[in-house]
Amino acid sequence: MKIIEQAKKNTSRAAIISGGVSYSYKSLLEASASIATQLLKSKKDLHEKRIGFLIAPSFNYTVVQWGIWRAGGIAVPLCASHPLASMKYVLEDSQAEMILVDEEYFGFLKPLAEECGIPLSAIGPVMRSDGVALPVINTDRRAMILYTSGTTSKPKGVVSCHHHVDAQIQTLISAWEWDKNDRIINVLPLHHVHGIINVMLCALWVGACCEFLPKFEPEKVWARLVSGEISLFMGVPTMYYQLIKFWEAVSREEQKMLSAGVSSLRLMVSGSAALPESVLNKWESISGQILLERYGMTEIGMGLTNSYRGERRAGHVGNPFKGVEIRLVDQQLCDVPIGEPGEIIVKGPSVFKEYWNNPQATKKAFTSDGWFKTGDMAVLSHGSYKILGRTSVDIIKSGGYKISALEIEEVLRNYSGIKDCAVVGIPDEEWGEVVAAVLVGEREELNYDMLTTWLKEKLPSYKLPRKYQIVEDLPRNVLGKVVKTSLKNYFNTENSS
Ligand code: MLC
Ligand code: AMP
Repeated sequence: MKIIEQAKKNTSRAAIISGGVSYSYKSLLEASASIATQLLKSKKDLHEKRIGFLIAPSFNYTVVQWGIWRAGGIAVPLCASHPLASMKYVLEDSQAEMILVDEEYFGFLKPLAEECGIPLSAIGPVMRSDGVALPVINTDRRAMILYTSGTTSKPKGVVSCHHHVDAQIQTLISAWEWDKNDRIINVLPLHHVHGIINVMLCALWVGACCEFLPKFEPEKVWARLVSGEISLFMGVPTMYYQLIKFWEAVSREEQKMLSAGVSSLRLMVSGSAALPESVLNKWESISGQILLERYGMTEIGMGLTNSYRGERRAGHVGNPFKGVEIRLVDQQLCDVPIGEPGEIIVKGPSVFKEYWNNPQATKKAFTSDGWFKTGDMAVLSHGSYKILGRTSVDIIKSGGYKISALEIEEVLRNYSGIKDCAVVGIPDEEWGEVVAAVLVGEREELNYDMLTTWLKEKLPSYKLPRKYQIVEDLPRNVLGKVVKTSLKNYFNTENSS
């Protein structure tokens, strides 16, 4: 495995800082070998068994991910802020055969593990392995499954092999000139590519240091950004928005100190959702940093990037990463003329293998000659790509998280008092979009607080509707299909809840 070979070149360097402790590449290699040995027991190879794991962003997260890989398993990360129902879906859909957790989550996950009949183990203090031989892992073996929402009501498991992960990492390192002297803080969730690949694995590939903060908190992030120790930062636009709000709320003296401190970072990247020009401009005026915006997707890794050394054009996402082929096509999959909008389709070594256990969805996602259809619309203007939106109104992006309107509708329809519903994304300065639901039902029977409490057991908090409207009927076209575009207007009024 290439990431392991890379780590072996840097054994004495600091790999990870978490909980105030610095861990070397040597400890990372030893601890992950120990986890691999524990997973293997007497077996020689896990042969792509799916291993679910719920580990907070920390040294142990990387240790477990690498341990699963070194034992020949497929890593399936779970997210602690998800309700049990969401974790159950991931464990069942991926057919996980074992779950590894931090000790603190053992009691929490035990009833679910028992219900699903999956063995659960807590990782204790990680021991050194006694030189047990680990299997050789070819790069065409499956490495991880990340769950992503799409145009179906249930999230799909995106399967990447080791060579996809390696390709995703290497192209980012080359484009953004990662170096072993870099140090980055990771405040992104570790069940999506942005946090896993762009931040954690890129750092560990080059021998740099990845410092985990338990969660994104503007005050703590600012403190690290101005420490003089950090060279890189990557986040979603909402994070920059919240960092700006924090800066605006402090005294003039403190603002000067923050601005001076952050100006020395060598690169700050924004992605996972459209970066509003207002945020880009405000951030530049605060920090002197021109955010580098790039475009990516769980299925393809990163596709397009503004230039590290050249121009970074506002509202644009630049050009393809090395090795990535991009085309813009019409509905017949013919290339559109330059300057015309088209759907982005992608080919290249970083594009995923398949949706887990879902050959139909995989087939539908690719053209007959192997181009992945992203569902994102773009235009090439002045030599740089500009993202225009999505082909489906059923996909919402909030805080960088991708959300399926259909998934939320399916859950809402099970609530007593809701006869029908439709969910849309409403533009929002801070979150990009927020989830809004139009409900058909009796106003007196629907209590939003009770509904929210009920929903929280079924959906992660970022998928909860933030705005509601109650109507007598949903607007439908002649074919009986709900006209979602017109629903967005329902929320222009002051009377939405
Ligand atoms: C949290 N809240 C949200 C929300 N997230 N509301 C709307 N949309 C969201 N996405 C609400 C909570 O319910 C809560 O409300 C309040 O905000 C604070 O919650 P929190 O959990 O403390 O929020 P916070 O930690 O501040 O979360 C904000 C965030 C988070 C920006 C840190 O959204 C985040 O980590 N986003 C990154 C997602 C990501 O990694 N995407 C990459 C996907 S990969 P209340 O009412 O309860 O107080 C990809 C490919 C690519 O897209 O190109 O990278
Ligand atoms: P996900 O499925 O969570 O990986 O989200 C991928 C989606 O995020 C893409 O299909 C785009 O819709 C969106 N996205 C990522 N980066 C950008 C960007 N810079 N601008 C606009 N949309 C983006």
